[in-house]
Amino acid sequence: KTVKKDKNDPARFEGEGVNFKAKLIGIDDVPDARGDKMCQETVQKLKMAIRTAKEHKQRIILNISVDGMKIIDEKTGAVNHTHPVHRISFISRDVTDARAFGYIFGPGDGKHKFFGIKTAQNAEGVVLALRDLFQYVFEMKKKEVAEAKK
Ligand code: I3P
Repeated sequence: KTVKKDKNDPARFEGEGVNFKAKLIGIDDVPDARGDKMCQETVQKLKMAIRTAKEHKQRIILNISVDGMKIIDEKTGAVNHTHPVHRISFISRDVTDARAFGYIFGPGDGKHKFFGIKTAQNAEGVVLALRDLFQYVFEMKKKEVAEAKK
């Protein structure tokens, strides 16, 4: 009997987490931790840069788990980036492209980096999974605090 992963069960973020097929549009420094307009401009700039260079976007696996977001090279399996949930400050849909989104990562040194992602399917699936993950991590933290007060 096979155990089917419930796509709404928060437990799906434990262990291996959830994978999405995607491509990396690009990475760029941004001045702020959040902002829709800034993200929109940055993703357009990155798309333009890759088009101008006539390069293929890197094929990646986006792994979403309680450890956060991992960007894994599809070919080699190498984990290129690990971004813990508490260091992701903003998620932005690309209003001009249903298959693109971006997020802002803060390494903790006051700087901010934008990661532009093109998903194989509609980007909404990833964005909703991230929202669920943030909620789940938040609930876990609340429980921890409550336990510590007992
Ligand atoms: C490709 C086409 C694909 C795109 C791919 C392009 O151009 O635009 O839709 O993949 O990007 O090369 P062409 O039609 O000229 O072959 P995505 O939709 O996933 O962006 P890539 O080369 O960066 O993979």
